[in-house]
Amino acid sequence: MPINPNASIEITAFRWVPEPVQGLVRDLRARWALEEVGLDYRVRLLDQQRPPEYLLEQPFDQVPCFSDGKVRIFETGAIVQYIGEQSEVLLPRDAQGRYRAIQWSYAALNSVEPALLNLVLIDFFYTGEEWAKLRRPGAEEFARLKLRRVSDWLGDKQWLEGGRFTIGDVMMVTVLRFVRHTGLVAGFPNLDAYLKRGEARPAFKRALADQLATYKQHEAEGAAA
Ligand SMILES: N[C@@H](CCC(=O)N[C@@H](CS)C(=O)NCC(=O)O)C(=O)O
Repeated sequence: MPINPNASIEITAFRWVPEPVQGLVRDLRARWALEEVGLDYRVRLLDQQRPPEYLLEQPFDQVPCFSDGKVRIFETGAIVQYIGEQSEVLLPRDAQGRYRAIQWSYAALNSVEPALLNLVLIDFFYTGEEWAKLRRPGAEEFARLKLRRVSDWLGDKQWLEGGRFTIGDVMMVTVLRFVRHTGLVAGFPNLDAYLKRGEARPAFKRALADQLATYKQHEAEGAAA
């Protein structure tokens, strides 16, 4: 159980978020990677209204931030890579394997996430707006194209680079989860199976359970805010 209040690794996370985004907040990526490599961590919880000085840690006022007494960083791509570098579990030692994993982390963040987030914005934040209704079919088609590319690459492989689970899979699986409110991923059976394989990993389950437990614990405060 890597959550440990005395751990030297600290990540930031929200105390509570509304139900539609519970399980999607990106500190999940850091938690999952930490669980995979077996490193203890503690969580510094933040309210929706962050203290102004948080901007000195995260210039975009977002979660998560990571610190371990040696480095203090933000951006999940950097955080998960750093965690990956602590052992061989998530990041192969050989240059080719290592950079293949890193490339998939960038691809998840750069080539897939923006297309899927477009849909999330339209569906959750601009619901009912006329422009959003007009934009949605095109946004969905673009998201589907990105998913098709990943699905084609994946083929019948277990993970993006074959039999070895890497930081690239941590990032890609958490990105695919963003459109869980649609049937898009299910439209690609191999991608759907890949997503479910990722979510079935014990480390993922622990990370998700811990994130959700925090929201549950602070539900009354969140609902009242
Ligand atoms: N590119 C950043 C994105 C971080 C991000 O968007 N965090 C969200 C939660 S998932 C957040 O803190 N949102 C609050 C806000 O933007 O005000 C990363 O991957 O770390």
